[in-house]
Amino acid sequence: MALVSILALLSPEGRAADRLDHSLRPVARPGTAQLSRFVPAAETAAGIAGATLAVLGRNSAEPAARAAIPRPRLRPASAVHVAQDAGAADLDVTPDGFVAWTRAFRGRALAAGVSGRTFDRVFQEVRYLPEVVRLDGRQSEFTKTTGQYLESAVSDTRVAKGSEKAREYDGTLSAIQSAYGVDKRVVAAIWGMETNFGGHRGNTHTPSALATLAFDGRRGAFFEAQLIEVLKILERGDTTSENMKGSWAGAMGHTQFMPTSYQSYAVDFTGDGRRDIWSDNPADALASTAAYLNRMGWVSGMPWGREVLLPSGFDFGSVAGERMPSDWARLGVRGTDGKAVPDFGSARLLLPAGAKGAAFLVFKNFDVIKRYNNSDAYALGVGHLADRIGGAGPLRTAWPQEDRGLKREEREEIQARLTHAGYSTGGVDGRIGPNTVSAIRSYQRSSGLTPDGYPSIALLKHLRR
Ligand SMILES: [Ca+2]
Repeated sequence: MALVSILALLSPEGRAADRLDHSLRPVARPGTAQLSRFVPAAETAAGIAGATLAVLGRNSAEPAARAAIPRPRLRPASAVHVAQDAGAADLDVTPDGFVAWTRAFRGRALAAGVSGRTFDRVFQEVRYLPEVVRLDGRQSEFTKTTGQYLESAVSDTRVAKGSEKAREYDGTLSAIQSAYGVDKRVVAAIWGMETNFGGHRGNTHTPSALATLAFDGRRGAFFEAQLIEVLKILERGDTTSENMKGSWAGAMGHTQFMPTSYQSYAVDFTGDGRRDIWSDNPADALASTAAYLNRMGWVSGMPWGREVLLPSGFDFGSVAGERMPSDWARLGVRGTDGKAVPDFGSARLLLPAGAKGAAFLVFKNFDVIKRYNNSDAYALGVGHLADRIGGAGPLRTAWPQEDRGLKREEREEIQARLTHAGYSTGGVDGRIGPNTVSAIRSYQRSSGLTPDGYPSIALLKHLRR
């Protein structure tokens, strides 16, 4: 599918460039080395993408790809519109070709097993939504550090609301935890991160959003596949077209499933025969999230990770790879209580802001959370929010205040200057992958800086000297 070629260009932080994003909403998160300004998940294609820096992932990461693909022109006062009762606004914006696309797509949908009756019934209500195209093309310029991201994603307000919701739904969440073995606080935290506990599920008619994006063409095959699943969901009767609302990018319900993920992983927890993730009752959606994490390999009883403290004089040359926490303790890496972190399993050291900010040992379950949204910052947000909902306090270590997220040009400048200085970053693409991190480390080492591999504004200034 078209998505694959785009995703192949985008490297999640620390991952090989050719690795595809297999997370729950892949299109939403092309896995960027950055994460942009925080936007509630239901309002972004991505939910939240990113890691150390920030952006609406694919939008900022693929300007070249975007520019190369002609966008359909919007023709004012076009006489063509698909819906018989479309209003004047629709007439003004529905582009030429949408009707023809609908006709052609009908054939493909029927060939995929959708009944003509369902197709025609749903497409009576489908509208071309110019707002979706506008949001899809939005470029993100502002960047956030992981610290800034966590400040909004795990605000005191959200923690308070999460605690209240966890109490209100404790019976349901406990039953879900028993059924799927997934920590109920993590499930509640994903609910909070995705839709602010159901408060921002999105109000866009999903079939219309997906039809618009499929017609729009940039990832047409991907969105057509999503739309076909939507038609099958409606044919099966899990919900009605009228109730099928979600984000402008097609993510649905309390925990923002894309239709194909829904078809593979959603469950009926209430027992009424419908997997209703759109209902005001979040039970099916929360259970579906737990079922998804379970299928992705969640290890029951293992935490996502723990904040740790590094000893003074810590050897940042030793940060790569996984070790048991007791082995990390031998290097001086200890929990915030000063004790060795228990050996829940092997863990890697995560330094979202380099040597100066908070440090974490993260376990396999951290990567399972990333299967929901392929971003270290997102997984940290979920993990930390889960801990806070469970009564834990704020992080012990403050984030460096002088730090700020880097713009794409600045990341490229770092790569160009490193390369010029003889430290190959494997290309200048604005994405901070393992090669760039390694080049930064070498440069830092030979310049007498702390070799934490972190691309900061301070590093850029040093390179400019
Ligand atoms: Ca149900």
